[in-house]
Amino acid sequence: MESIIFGVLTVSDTCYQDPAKDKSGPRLRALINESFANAQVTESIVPDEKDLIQQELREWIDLGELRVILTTGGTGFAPRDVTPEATKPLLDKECPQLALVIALESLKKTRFAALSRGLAGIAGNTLILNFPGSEKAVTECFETVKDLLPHALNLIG
Ligand code: MTE
Ligand code: CU1
Repeated sequence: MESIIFGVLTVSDTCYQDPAKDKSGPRLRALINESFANAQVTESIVPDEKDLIQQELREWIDLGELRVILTTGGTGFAPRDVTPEATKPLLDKECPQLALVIALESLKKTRFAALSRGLAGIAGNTLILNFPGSEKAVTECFETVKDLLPHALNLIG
């Protein structure tokens, strides 16, 4: 079976300074490996800087090998939360219903899901999903989308 390569990008000033504080990136890696026997995961951490987030995303998109990029963090309302703004210009297509399904399921867990602005979209052959930053949130969001991913990736081509 062909392996699906995932990118997990942790966006956080705190985790960039001290990678040991990154709980959500490793959690996503574990969830991916539990859910997809044929998955490979590549991980990176960037601070909450639009240019640096974009640089890493663009590098991964241009590789043409990653099928899914999950970002975690920087989706909220704080001044330095810019992950959606960094992601949006790179997208060829937005997938608002995928963002909606994440929001609807997240709202069943906490009304604070209303405070995430995460996007979903396609850049080249890569599906990009912005998840919130907490370990709890990435777990909930991943559980919501994992069954949709194989068909989504088939369609993207
Ligand atoms: N979504 C889910 N599924 N579970 C959560 O616990 N937390 C919310 C929201 N989305 C949460 C969630 C909270 S409290 C915030 S502030 C926003 O995501 C933004 O988080 P971020 O700034 O870390 O990206
Ligand atoms: Cu919050």
